[in-house]
Amino acid sequence: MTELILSLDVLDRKWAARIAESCAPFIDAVKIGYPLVLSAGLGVVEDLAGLGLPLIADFKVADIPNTNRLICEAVFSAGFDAVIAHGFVGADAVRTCVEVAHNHGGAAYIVAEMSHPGATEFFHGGVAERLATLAVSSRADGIIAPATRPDRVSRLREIVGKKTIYSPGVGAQGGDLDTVARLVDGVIVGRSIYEAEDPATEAERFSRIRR
Ligand code: 3DU
Repeated sequence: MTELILSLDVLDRKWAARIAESCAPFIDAVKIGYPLVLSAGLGVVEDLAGLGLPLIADFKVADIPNTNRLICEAVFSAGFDAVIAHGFVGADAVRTCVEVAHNHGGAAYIVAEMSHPGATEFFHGGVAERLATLAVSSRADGIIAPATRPDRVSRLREIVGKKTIYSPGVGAQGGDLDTVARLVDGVIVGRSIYEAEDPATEAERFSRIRR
């Protein structure tokens, strides 16, 4: 069974809540990030909390340890269950995010390799492998790996073993749902669901990976 995670990159608080509510029966978690929080405020977390689904904060935290700590404390105090952080800032900064997450009974996921074409400019030449290794040694709960490059996901799986891999890039970015679902623990889908005429029907279609 592979989880289906809805990425809610919409700007309107009410629309976000409506989509999440209609899709809730077909998904395992909701991921939100800067677009929604900056335009609608942290109050969206309260709106979504009633769904009873884990809420993932995709803030790709990437700062010095002290600032990472402050960001992650704010994230978990707001009611999120997990945070996504960058690893390229180094072990001390990553460990801080993991510590804060675990102190709150939450989870921290580290971006190992991104899914867009430009990602290969820097996430290449073994960098993603090193970030995945860092995620393991920092006791992070898992990594983010690109659905657009299943071969890379397989390679990163060798490094992280049974740790969670969440994978964005399906649909709008060109990744194939069924191919990547076999390789990861959760697939993150945004536009293909929330831009559909009927997001709930689309979420149900994607939810075949949960069986
Ligand atoms: O392409 P979609 O609309 O399905 O959205 C994918 C989401 O996942 C979006 O929030 C994006 O910021 C996030 N994400 C990636 O797409 C790729 C990454 O490597 C990391 C996060």
